[in-house]
Amino acid sequence: GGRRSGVQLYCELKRRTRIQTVDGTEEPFSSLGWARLVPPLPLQESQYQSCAVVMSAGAVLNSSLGWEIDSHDAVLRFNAAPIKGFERDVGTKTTIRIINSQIVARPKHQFNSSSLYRDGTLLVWDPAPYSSDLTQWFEKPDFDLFSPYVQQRRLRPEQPFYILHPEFIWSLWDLIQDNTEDQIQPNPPSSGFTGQRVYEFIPSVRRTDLCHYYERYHDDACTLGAYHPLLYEKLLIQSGSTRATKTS
Ligand code: NCC
Repeated sequence: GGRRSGVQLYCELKRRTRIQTVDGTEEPFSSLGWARLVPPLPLQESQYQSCAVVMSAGAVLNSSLGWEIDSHDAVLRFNAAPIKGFERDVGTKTTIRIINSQIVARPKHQFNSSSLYRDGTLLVWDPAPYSSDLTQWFEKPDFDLFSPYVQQRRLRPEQPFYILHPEFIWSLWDLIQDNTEDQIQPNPPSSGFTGQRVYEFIPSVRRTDLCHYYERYHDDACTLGAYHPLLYEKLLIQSGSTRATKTS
């Protein structure tokens, strides 16, 4: 694929990647009555003026970015990333939490009882195979997100909770692949590849091999990727932002 300028990249991102969630109108979900199970209002992407996307990266630790993060209309967080005890670095508000299917499926995360998942809108994704249809995915997800999803919708119908459509995930992957000469790994982009002001996605001067700001675990793969094409996600975002700054 050819290289694009920052502005071109931004336009392409907007055009090619309109957020899409499972809305219950397609099989197998329609037969299961999911049109009434999913939240009545679709997830709006352009509802907020400004958005802070807080990476779970170790580089967030001691950043003192909390106040700046909270000054945005919407704050996005990922997976099990906590706030308590880290307010100065990560802020206090959560508008949307993007979680992978391990969070809802694996008992260790205590999805049903943990207060982490009570605030704001929840958006869960699962790495469906690139070309599988929704029925195949439903029968064999990477981690079973479907039963806990149904359970949670019934238990807390007032909390907006959506499942990302696999087509959306793979449209992001296509975008990354189209913007590099390399063959990237055939796995979905990481949860963090989304949003506007992305804190510590491109590691700053605080770059560290500390995996998460909330755990004492060191591994460079957290920042540069192994399963996820994280390095390419970051190179794409970085080329977009530096070129955008130069041209504006
Ligand atoms: O680690 P994870 O990601 O929860 O991080 C959320 C997002 O922050 C960005 N990140 C994280 C660490 C770091 N040093 N630099 C970063 O830029 C990434 O964009 C990342 O997406 C995931 O993407 O869902 C992931 O989830 C974890 C894990 O499943 C959850 O934390 C739950 O425990 C995955 N790790 C494992 O499965 C072992 C990780 O690969 C991807």
